[in-house]
Amino acid sequence: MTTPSFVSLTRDDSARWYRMGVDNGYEGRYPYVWLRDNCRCSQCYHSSSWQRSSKVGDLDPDVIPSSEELIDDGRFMRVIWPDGHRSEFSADWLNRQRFSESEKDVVSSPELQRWGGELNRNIPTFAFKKLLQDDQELYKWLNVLTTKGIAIVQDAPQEKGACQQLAEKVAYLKTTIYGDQFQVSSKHDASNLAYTNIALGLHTDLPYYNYTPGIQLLHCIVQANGTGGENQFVDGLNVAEQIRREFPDAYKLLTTQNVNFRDVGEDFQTYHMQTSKPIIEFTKSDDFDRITYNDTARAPYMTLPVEKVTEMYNAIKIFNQVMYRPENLVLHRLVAGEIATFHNSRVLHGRSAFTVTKVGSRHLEGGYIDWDEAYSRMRVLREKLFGDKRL
Ligand code: OGA
Ligand code: NM2
Ligand code: ZN
Ligand code: ZN
Repeated sequence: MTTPSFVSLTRDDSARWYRMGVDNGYEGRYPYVWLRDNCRCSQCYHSSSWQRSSKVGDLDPDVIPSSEELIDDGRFMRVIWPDGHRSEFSADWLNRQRFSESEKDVVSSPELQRWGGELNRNIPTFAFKKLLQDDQELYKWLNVLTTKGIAIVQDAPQEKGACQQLAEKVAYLKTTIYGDQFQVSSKHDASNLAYTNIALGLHTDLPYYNYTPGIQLLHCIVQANGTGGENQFVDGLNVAEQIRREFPDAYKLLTTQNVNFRDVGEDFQTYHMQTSKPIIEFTKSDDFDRITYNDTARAPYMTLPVEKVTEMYNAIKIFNQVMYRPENLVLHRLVAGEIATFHNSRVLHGRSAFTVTKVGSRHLEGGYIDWDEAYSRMRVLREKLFGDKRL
């Protein structure tokens, strides 16, 4: 691929923009003020930090350039401003800054793939060692977590520390009130229902956080030597779409009425966490945002008119009925060395009660990574693997 060059450059001072044609067929309009704001000279732009050092306070939104010329065989244009300041822009760079049609970020706004029971025995798998060694594989895994929201990592060492090793290929573990790596096993005076052998209904972790952890890693070090301890997974996006279609009234409540979540106690810290949000959230432009649900941490107090309580319970009940539809459920009993990895605000997970013949024989280690850093790693990997350019 050759670097793009300009084939035409005309000015329109009444609209205050240049119309520029590039030899790849693209024609775009570039407002004068935007060009001045994005001058790449060393006075206006600090190259080692990739950050703007000029300020809008010094910018004239109505600025009109004195003159312009194409240089370097049309690969660059130079603009001369009324105060004598000069800016140079490459056709290549301008070609990548397209107004209005600037596409969604390929990493954080992917085409989401909904799923249900067909993922039984079909959850995408990755090999632990390969993820640590092979960037292409690491990218694929993060991409699956972004689009499908679930993957099983296999053949990790059957000892503590695997979640941290994996997380550090991406970024680092998120520390929470339960620590950075937490041990899921049946404990005396458990600080959380997860630390017993009782069944856990389908849930998202840490619903009482406003900044809910993005990706969850659950590493099976020892599976129950008795019965149970099997995990369930459900695609919350799939559940939300079914409710939207079939129960519009419940959907309305579930997407608008805040539910209170809280967690009190003592673990890594002494804590009293509380927040409230709707169970189902889509953005203003109707993109999937997040699901928050966890019976164990639903607060007793409800911030809603008392007349609405029964209606709200009915909506939450519908959410549960749809979530537990057999065709939506994926079951998987982790074997030692497997790490369940999933989008914590999309994929709900649960586990069946378990028995062990000796105390503590089931042991999972868990940890979280946040999406901001995972997306960042994906962009960096794309630059390395696919030659994506920084803007
Ligand atoms: C948890 C959890 C699942 C399991 O600890 O939050 O969901 O299989 N554990 O124990
Ligand atoms: N643990 C495993 O959100 C929850 O309280 C679920 C979280 C204790 C970190 C369990
Ligand atoms: Zn400049
Ligand atoms: Zn959990």
